[in-house]
Amino acid sequence: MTDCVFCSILDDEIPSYGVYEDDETYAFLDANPLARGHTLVIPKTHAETLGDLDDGGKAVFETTRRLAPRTADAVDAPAYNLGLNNGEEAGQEVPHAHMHIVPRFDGDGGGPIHALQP
Ligand code: D5M
Repeated sequence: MTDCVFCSILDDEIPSYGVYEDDETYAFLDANPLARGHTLVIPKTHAETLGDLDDGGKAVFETTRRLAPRTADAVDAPAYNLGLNNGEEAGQEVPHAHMHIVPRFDGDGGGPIHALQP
């Protein structure tokens, strides 16, 4: 087993709740959600940060662009945040690049993504 938790998910060694997949990316529900429907989009190639990816994150951004509004619709959220912690000093905990899609709801307190608590 790899020591990267997201590579283990891609290898089906750790379970995940997948919501989207194509040749380059996979999207699944966050195990520690900030909101209902909180989804992560990852590249299928292991890379710690966007700068380590051959395409600079283009595939992750393209999947996010298409998936984010559908994710919000799926949970009846009127809005959503996108977040990407790129590097340890930026708060990245899992060292495999990933985009957060966080649906936002009326009455969830409003404000920026970093004000939300799991
Ligand atoms: O966010 C890392 C995110 O990864 C955090 O929101 C929890 C999530 N996570 C960690 N392990 C799992 C598994 N096994 N399934 C689903 N989600 C997971 P960061 O931006 O690195 O701080």
